[in-house]
Amino acid sequence: MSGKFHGRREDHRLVTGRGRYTSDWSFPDQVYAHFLRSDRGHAEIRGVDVSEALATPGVLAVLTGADTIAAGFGSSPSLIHYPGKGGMKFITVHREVLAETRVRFVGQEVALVVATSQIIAQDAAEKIVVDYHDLPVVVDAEEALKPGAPQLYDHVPNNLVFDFEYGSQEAADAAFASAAHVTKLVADAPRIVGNPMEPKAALVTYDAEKDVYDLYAPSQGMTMMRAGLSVGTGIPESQLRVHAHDVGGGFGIRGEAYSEYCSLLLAAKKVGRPVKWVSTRSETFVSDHHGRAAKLFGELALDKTGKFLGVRFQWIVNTGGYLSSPGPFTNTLPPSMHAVNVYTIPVVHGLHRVVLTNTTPTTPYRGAARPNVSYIVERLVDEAAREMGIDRVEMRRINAIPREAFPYKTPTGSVYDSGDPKGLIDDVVKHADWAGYEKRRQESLSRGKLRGISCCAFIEPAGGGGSPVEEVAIRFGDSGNPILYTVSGPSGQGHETTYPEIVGEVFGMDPEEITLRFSDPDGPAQRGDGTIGSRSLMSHGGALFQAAQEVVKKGRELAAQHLEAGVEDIEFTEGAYRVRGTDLAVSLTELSRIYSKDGESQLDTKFEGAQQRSFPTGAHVAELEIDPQTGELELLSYVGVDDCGNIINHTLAEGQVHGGIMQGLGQVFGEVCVYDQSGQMLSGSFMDYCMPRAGDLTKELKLFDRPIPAPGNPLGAKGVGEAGTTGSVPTLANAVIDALRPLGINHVDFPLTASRIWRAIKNSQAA
Ligand code: MCN
Repeated sequence: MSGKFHGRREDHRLVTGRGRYTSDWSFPDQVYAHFLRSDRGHAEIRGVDVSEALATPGVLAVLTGADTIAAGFGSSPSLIHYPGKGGMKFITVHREVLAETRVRFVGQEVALVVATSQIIAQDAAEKIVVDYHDLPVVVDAEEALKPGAPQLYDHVPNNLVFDFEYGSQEAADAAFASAAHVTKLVADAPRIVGNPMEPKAALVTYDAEKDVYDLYAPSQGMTMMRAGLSVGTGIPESQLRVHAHDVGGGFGIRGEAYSEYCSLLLAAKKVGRPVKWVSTRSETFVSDHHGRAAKLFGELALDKTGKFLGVRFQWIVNTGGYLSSPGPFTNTLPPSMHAVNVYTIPVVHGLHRVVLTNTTPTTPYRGAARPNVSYIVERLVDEAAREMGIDRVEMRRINAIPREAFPYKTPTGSVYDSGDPKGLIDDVVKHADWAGYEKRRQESLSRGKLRGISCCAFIEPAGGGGSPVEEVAIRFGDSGNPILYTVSGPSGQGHETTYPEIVGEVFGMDPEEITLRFSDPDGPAQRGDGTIGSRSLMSHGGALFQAAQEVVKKGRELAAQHLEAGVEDIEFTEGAYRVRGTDLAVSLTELSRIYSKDGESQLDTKFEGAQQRSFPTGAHVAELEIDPQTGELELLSYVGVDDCGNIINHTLAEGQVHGGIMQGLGQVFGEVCVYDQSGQMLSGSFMDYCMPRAGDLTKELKLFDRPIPAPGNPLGAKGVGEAGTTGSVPTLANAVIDALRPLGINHVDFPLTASRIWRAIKNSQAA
């Protein structure tokens, strides 16, 4: 991606230790919390004896499920308000904020100890005696659906909370019946842990006089957190103030009002002192909601020339022991919106089953379910090309939606706003020197190495959200320097840099003079959604752009008054209002100061932006080498051509794609949550859970942009925060399979570790 260098202005503050993450907050007189968590996958609770814990010197309170029930606490809200197959209604399940009657996954919160030190709280928690009666456990979603499987809830037959259907079964069956060729594939998208750098943490203060709670927690947006907390606790939103300053990574799993936060509100009220809690990495592994966790079945029907006729999917989604608010939603409706990926597939039929198991709940994790869509479709395309003996790039080209067909209505009714998939494919193969690949493969072979290459394309819905409006505001105060207010703040995306750049451009002002305040409970922006779905730049950035234009318009009237000229004679250039044909001028900041009183300027503007959606697309090529003796692989090159519409900050957009690719690389090559049959997580630490490391990417990523402005928002921008993940998951997977093909290996499930690859090679040699 080209463009002049703009670093993130917040980086200096963050890398010099001046960030303010949740654990950096402290209040006088604060006390500390520790959670006792279930060590069982599935058990009835027959009693909880807290007497010894409570008698421990320094312990101020021990809360159990009885306390949260007495406080009237309920469950978090669901986002599914549409019917499933045959009109099936989504079945909700209740989660006790602290478990009172039953636990359904290892790590579920059972009791909360509050003490004068963290160590005392932890020691006391170990003295709590829980009388568990173990119940049969099921951790695998396919097993959970089978007759006779352990049932997690009496009112959820076969553990199936939702059976979502989209497209037309009849039309798909007809397309498959007429097909010259059908390719079938089953692929696993294993469960992974989000693992932000900052573990879950909270600090709660309670003002008894006003009956108001202040929660400091890493969050992807105070509104989502506040709404969830309110539904979970029954406390009105007006009495909940959520603060998020620096957030050490969100990745989709920091949007929700976790049970811990609800219990901590109660604890702060009970002890009448600020309560602080910082979780450990071990708690992150078992209690942060997980990502992916779906088994994907796909079928692609083709005519004899390789044109796609129809596609059928079945997903079995492992949603865990309880339902996160967005998890079941993101695994059903949104994937149907881009199920045909970038191709002119006329018919589609899908069934996505959302299934409860004795595991940690799942939720959107960078890309949400989109990497599953791109993975299953792009694996099918590569397999179909191999089976039919058609060139895989050519197969993509002949099926790609042509640029002139946009806006493109897919068979499920969604409308792709703009794009040029074929152009992206053509560009990426050129940049990756696809034509010279065979020579490079021969050279690898001469060294005894297997070389693989792949080219994948993707499209994904970005944006959307629950709030009908995005509130933003620009205030000037007495100083005249603009302060921007938004709900959506950064958890690594760089909004502190980008939002001021957008407004600075309109104001003709150095962005360094503009400050961002996000998720400020005292600020004027209180409605809108947070940093989810790669939406912030379009939605909040777009609204700020419009707000800034509004300010300039307002200022024109005031400038005319101040400069004693007609409005029609006032022009606004380079940050100042000027009377045409004279040297009379007043800068925007000066004007705001002149018309400011008691900290309020007449230029202050609040603006309600609209929800925005766009469909970013991309085509990526990966090339890698495998040592057949060991299964070790080396990524030799990765080239991406992305269309994320108009780019506001090239460095940050490229950084987002880069980070997203690394996150996909983690999923493809190493990350996986392993449970044993009793529901214990076997990969619950960095000793056993393989995070991607810098050394996994020794070659420079080559990233290019090929923008087609999004027609639907004022900036012409599309989302970019998740594109790298949606693109890299299929691209890396297909490159590995391509390298292994000469050995007759056509599929290996994630994670594609050296040992799995080595085993696949050995098995193929034995066959
Ligand atoms: N941008 C741009 N031009 C565009 C689009 C975006 O310059 N056309 C730049 C902007 O600098 C913007 C950033 O890219 O600040 C991301 O913008 P956008 O695509 O609107 O995504 P969001 O800001 O809404 O971020 C959410 C997205 C999601 S959903 C996850 S998950 C994710 C991600 O961003 N989690 C992240 N990127 C992450 N990056 C970091 N470092 N940490 C996370 O937790």
